[in-house]
Amino acid sequence: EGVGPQEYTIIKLKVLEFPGALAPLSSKAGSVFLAPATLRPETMYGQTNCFALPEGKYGAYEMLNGDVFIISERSAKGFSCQGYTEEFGVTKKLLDLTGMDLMGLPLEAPNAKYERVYTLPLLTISMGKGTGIVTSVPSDAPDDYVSLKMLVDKPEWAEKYGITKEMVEPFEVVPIIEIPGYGTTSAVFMCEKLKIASYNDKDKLAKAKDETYLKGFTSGIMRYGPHSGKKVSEAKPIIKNEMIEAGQACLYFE
Ligand code: A2H
Repeated sequence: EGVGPQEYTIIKLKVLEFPGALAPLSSKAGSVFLAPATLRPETMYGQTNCFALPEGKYGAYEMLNGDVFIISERSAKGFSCQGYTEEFGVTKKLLDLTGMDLMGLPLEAPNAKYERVYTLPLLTISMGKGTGIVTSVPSDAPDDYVSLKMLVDKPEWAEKYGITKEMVEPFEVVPIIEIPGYGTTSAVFMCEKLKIASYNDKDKLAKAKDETYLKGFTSGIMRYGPHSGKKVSEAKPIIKNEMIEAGQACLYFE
């Protein structure tokens, strides 16, 4: 990582239902989004779910254009300093939420193969980075792969968060990028190669993440979607801009 600020692409995952604590937002249906920050906008074809921290504190914040983003308070402040609100540094909070309120929430994720994905628990989310929401691409992100696999393998643990089999089992890894020597699901390849069993294998996960991230960018080739055949390095800015122009994403710096 260099010195200047980090650019994240914020992906707008549309909230499809408003149960429990979310009920007050139902009047804004269609404009309410879980808003994860990603470094890999070209991987959104491979989304299988979204992650939130069950213990995390989130809020629903209204932006100038009418979009309501469910994000951490810290990132809401950041958005308000980047032209997303009427007044610099001033957020418009509609509702306080916890990660627990978001568990099992159905979402429509842009570019995803699956029509509807679910919000699942991830205990390693840092509330001090991005928006505190992470979109999950298990084909290309080792963290996402082991975390989703753990929910499939330990249904009794998943149940503590209200997560049912139907929210995890149908969501198979989608091969979207080929990396020579790593196949078309590089995160699965690396997790198997390094024998990563849980998201507590921090050192091995960091190694898997560094390697797939670098290789994906330098030698990955898109194998899914309208940019299939292009290099990842070439497709990335194109896909990012397409999503921004379609109103499916926006930029955030920190
Ligand atoms: B990336 P950096 Cl396919 N806590 O998106 C933990 N992880 C977070 C986070 C948070 N608060 N906010 C974002 N992230 C994740 C896609 C992806 C990502 C792929 C491959 C690698 C990868 C799908 N998940 O990241 O420390 C998000 O996961 C590898 C580093 O700010 C985001 O991009 O540089 C990345 O970590 C941001 O990490």
